[in-house]
Amino acid sequence: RRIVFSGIQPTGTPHLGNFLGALQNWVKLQQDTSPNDILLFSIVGWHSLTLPQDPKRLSVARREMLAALLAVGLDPKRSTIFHQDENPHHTELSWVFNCITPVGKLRRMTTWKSRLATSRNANDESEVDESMLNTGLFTYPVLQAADILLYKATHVPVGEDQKQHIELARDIADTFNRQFSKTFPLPEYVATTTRRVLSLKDPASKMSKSSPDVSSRILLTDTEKEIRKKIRGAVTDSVTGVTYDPVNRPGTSNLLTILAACTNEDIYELAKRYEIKGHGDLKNDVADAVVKLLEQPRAEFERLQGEQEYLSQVAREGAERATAYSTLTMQEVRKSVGLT
Ligand code: AQP
Repeated sequence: RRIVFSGIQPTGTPHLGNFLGALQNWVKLQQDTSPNDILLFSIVGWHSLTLPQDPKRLSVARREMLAALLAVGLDPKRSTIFHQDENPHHTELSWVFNCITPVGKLRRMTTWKSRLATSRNANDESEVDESMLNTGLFTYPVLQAADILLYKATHVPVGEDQKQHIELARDIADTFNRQFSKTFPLPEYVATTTRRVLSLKDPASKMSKSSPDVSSRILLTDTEKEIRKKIRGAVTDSVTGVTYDPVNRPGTSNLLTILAACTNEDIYELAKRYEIKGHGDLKNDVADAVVKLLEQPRAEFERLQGEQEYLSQVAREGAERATAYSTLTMQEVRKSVGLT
């Protein structure tokens, strides 16, 4: 029996990258897995605090994220959909794991290294300045390991940038099993099918909820007009014709990635069809495909805004179910470490 766990941060409205890279995959899993498999999808509020958040906005985004998960097609009867912060076991287990995880291992996380790289002392490029970064940013992969192992998850579908964190979770599970008692399975990373979707304004970085430039991402809630405008304004290049060349032509290739993901086509065949066409044609077709893809989730998201009571009920029942699963794990953990 498979136990699948994945999470998303309530750091803003989900965008096309989240949809193609994660949410769509979760819905597919829901359709493809055996009824015996357990599926858990969590809105990981504690993780979002690693970067400064406006409390009022976070509270709204947290509620909207639940509506977005339902709007894309997750079914609360089939999947346990819940707020991480409504099950206290996540932070409890994360503390236990903090106490068996060497600092050196966390320093090797590429997510931490890239944070350090962006906070280098402006006057001295070689100097790495840790003093400006909070401890949560350093230890959040441990909290992520707790999220996964609390439910004894066997499969974790996440983006490629998270692969190293799943390896860390395996490592932590193995350490715990050896040091105390065999409690956790070693979870497997499940790759998502779509390449990373890049920012429409800066194709050197990924499309992201927290980028200050709102025109860099397409939101699940964008109107047709907004979608078309953002895609028309996407940064490409001045080379004539369209080719798939992610290294030299990241902006153009990103549009092909999006179109291939929306239409389920092979990206190289798609690129061949556009060879003799221009960026204008490509952008028009990408806009059509994205409008079509997001039409239903957007309408459903809007409908759910009028169903606040139903949303609260889904959150409550999800948290109850998640806590029921993890209570058993925490009993085992407490017994193993001697805190009973
Ligand atoms: N651009 C992307 N392309 C494909 N997949 C993506 N994911 C995120 N961005 C892209 C995948 O979405 C899932 C949830 O991500 P997250 O909310 O946990 O955090 P993130 O990866 O840091 O995503 P964002 O949107 O960039 O949020 P912020 O701006 O808050 O950091 C993950 O499976 C992720 O791989």
